[in-house]
Amino acid sequence: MGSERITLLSSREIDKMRQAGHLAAELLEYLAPMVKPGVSTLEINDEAERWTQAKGARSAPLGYHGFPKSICTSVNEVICHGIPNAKEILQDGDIINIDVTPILNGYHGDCSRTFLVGNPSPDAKRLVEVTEKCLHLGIAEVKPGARIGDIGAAIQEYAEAQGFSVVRDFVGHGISHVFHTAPQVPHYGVRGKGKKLKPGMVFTIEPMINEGTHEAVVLEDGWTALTVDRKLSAQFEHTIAVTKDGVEILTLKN
Ligand code: EYF
Ligand code: CO
Repeated sequence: MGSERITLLSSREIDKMRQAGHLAAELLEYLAPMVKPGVSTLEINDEAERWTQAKGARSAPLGYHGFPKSICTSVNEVICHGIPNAKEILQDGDIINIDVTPILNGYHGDCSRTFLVGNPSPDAKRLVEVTEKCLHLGIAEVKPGARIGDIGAAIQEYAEAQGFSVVRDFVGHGISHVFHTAPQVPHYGVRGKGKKLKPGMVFTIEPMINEGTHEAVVLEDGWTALTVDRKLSAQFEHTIAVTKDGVEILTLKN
């Protein structure tokens, strides 16, 4: 994907991305009260699908490369692409990332948050706080003339200074009427390296930060990625647009 051309979106297209982004943020807000001990990840999925359809949108993950559900639910040591399941019941002390991507009027809004279930350990809470800050440090690097490597460097410097590691195997991505396109946006890197940012670029920043090693393994189901050492992983994601003055987060609530 490194050599692919990066499409610049028009202001009309960015407006459609903003509408899809608002919907994605509202969906996460709608699901938040469900995140309690005793609920299954399938119940969260089914409510997400019902709500998305009621808004006249559809769920991008469902059927994407054959993915079987409407959202990803990644609990504790699962890094990303966890599959909602009736037998997976949330327990007090868990952390869960919920990753949603509604398609509205043909455009995608992609965002995720890691939620606390009940009262997780102080170490788990710190991982979640550091990961959210990593996302915002990455976003703060975005402006015309900056480089893709500046984003990853800011995230990696902070995560590693806090004693955590940055997942390498999964990266942010360009997004528009297509779910995944150029550029790839690593959450690690070197300042001044990589493609130069221009107004009209739209992509996700979605750092996955681990308590232990950065290494991931994919389960036999072919989807679920988890930490090799089975220590915790957290993730936050926004879809952003490069503007002439800096950056706009598209996946915010109205
Ligand atoms: C081909 C999938 C495909 N991939 C990415 C498909 O960007 C995402 N979230 O921010 C994202 C979400 C989903 C996704 C949901 C399903 N897929 C998963 C795992 C492997 C794979 O290989
Ligand atoms: Co994404």
